[in-house]
Amino acid sequence: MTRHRILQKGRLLPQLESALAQAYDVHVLDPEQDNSAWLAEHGHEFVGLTASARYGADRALIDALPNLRVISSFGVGYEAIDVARARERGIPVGYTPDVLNDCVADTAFGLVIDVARRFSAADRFTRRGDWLKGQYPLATQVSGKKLGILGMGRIGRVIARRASGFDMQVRYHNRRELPDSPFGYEATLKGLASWADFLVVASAGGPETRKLVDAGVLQALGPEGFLVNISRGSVIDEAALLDALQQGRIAGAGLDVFEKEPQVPEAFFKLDNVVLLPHVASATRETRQAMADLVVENLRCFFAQGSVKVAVP
Ligand code: 8YV
Repeated sequence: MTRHRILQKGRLLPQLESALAQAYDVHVLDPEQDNSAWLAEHGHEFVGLTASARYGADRALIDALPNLRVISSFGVGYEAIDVARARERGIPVGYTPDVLNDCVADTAFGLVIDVARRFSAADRFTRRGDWLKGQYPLATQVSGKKLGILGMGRIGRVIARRASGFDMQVRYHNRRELPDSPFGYEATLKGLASWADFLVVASAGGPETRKLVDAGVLQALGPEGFLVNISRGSVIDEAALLDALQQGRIAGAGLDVFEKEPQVPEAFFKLDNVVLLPHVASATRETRQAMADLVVENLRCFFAQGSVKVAVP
């Protein structure tokens, strides 16, 4: 039996690449290159496409694959995939939600604690030998404080659960109030920001949430308030955030994501009130393996029974 031909956009975990190569006839596409001429010649060969939250799949790529039947993406965010175009063509899009909730929520809390208690900055202080010269300045308590969550989705709910271990009050803002949530709803993001000691961004990316956290929201968060982002850099007005951090208009920020990854504006490097992570919220062996397994399982289910295991809504 001939094996299904799959186009793999960008490199994936080695064990995922091996699993795919075992089951399918895979060609790896380098996303940094112009592949249009190659695709014009070979695009018709592929029935499957693996994408990722990082590399996505735009309309041009989907249309360059006239026989495409399924997309399987590594990641929960799918704003870089033209899902509408896939839907028009009747192509299901599999993705990997839920399996990363715990690690992403852990990271959100790691950043909350780090930025408030200034652990990363204190580590730099110790390494510089500054402890020999005097005590490290006092930081801010986390337990018992108010945690505002922008985006009470799958990940937001797990972050809220973590907060109970720290005796924190939780409120949230979403486009709509959730009928079944035990947490208080703030009708506006500004309202949530002015209530919260910590504002954690856990919403999806894409055009609908672009720059939701703007200068006004940061102003509402105020000089004692901390911002944490484990969602997408696009949700925050990065220039306004930089300005607020430089001027002390908010107390600090913990950021795992940025507007133009992997580029982080150098001005952030000079600030001690910001913790900067290289988009690692889901990056543990356990979680990345679970995501990889789901990428394979989505394809397996599709070719066995015509639908992926977990499809984007
Ligand atoms: C991805 C992410 O693993 O799932 C997402 O949406 O942002 C990360 O967990 C990473 O971007 C790889 O594509």
